[in-house]
Amino acid sequence: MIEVNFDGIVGPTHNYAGLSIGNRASAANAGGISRPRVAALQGVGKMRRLMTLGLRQGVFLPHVRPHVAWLRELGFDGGDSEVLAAAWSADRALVANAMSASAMWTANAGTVSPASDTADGLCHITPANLSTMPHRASEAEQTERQLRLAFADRRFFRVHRPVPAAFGDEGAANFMRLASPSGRCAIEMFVYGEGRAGGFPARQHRTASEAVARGHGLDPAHTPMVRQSDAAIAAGAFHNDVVAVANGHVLFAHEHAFADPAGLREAVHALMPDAVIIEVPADRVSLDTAIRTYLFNSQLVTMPDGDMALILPAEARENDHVWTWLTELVARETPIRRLEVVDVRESMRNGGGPACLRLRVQVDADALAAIDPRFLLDDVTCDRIEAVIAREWPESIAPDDLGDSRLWERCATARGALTAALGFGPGEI
Ligand code: SUG
Repeated sequence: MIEVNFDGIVGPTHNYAGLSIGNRASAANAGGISRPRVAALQGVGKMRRLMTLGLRQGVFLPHVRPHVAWLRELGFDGGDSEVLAAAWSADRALVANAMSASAMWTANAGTVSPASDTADGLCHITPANLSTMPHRASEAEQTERQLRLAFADRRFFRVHRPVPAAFGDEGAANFMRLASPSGRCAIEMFVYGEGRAGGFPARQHRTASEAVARGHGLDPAHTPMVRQSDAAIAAGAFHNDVVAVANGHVLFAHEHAFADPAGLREAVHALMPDAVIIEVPADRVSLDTAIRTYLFNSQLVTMPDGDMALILPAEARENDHVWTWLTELVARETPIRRLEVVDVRESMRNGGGPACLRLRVQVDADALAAIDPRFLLDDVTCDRIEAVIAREWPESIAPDDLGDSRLWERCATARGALTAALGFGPGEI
């Protein structure tokens, strides 16, 4: 199987509106000045880095922003700029929601079960409803449209409707897949939370995870539902991928990531005796440090030579506790042999690390060939994307700019230039 990482291109409206309760970085940087151009170039830089490691890379496009259609649903009327101006004078927070670039975090685009895990032998994809946060809930419709375009070939793919909004689903950010080295055994773990913890909502509901697993035709015996610890949610792990990541037969997690870590270890080893569980103890890296540095929001990937690498945010490199622990880890006999540091600071300032920025899709060669090639990257496409970003993306956005009609127009034009450069027709995406 070939893994393709589909990263979201950071949109021209990237800004710090502090919209995500329970996400410490988003709250801490609320009201700050963002740098959309730098943010988007950092994102493409990460994609290029993965490609130089010999990994396959894809992209999803920024969503239509400002999201005027969403404001219309809220009762604002008239031409686009009238709608936006009326919303800005009625409730600035609504315009901030309509300007959010949060679709960049494609780990929240949906949940993907590879063909080898499903009853009908198709790769199943369920777009996430993201219903807990207003600025994210409006993403599902455009995400679904992109998924249906990219994975349109029904010989290989089945794209579902999102789970009903009553049951919060945040996609692959709360999903981990283990596969035995032989490839014969796989475990798809769905991680959910309950109610609120520390005043923060658990965004992934168990009912939603169960619905996705059912829809994908997964074997319940290999699909554990794992409860996230309240301590993790209260400390700011609004998604499981802030405290745990899995790849191949390796699960890399913080000691306090799960409500019942011993139970999880037992369940995993019963199904997959050769699974490797690497747990970082709290007395080496506290939960707080793990969440501040996004140690676990690294991408854990298998390189072409079979070794695994952690693609870490620069913030993890800068913390002595984290870096010392990691240096010891790669000196040990585990499959994780390499540490690669990337700079995605602009995304990090809104709570999105390397792993948040990508959706993994595992396919065989025939299914890979069936993916709409406009969503797949090579160096030439990267050059083209960078040129559009450098030319069209705003250099900075301050909170008051969100109400400026020149910014609305500029962002719409910028997105149009990007979609055209990637070969999408007007209104196609
Ligand atoms: O949903 N931040 C995102 C970060 C998502 C990270 N994704 C994963 N962990 N997979 C969120 O909280 C902040 C937007 C703002 O405040 O303007 C935001 O939406």
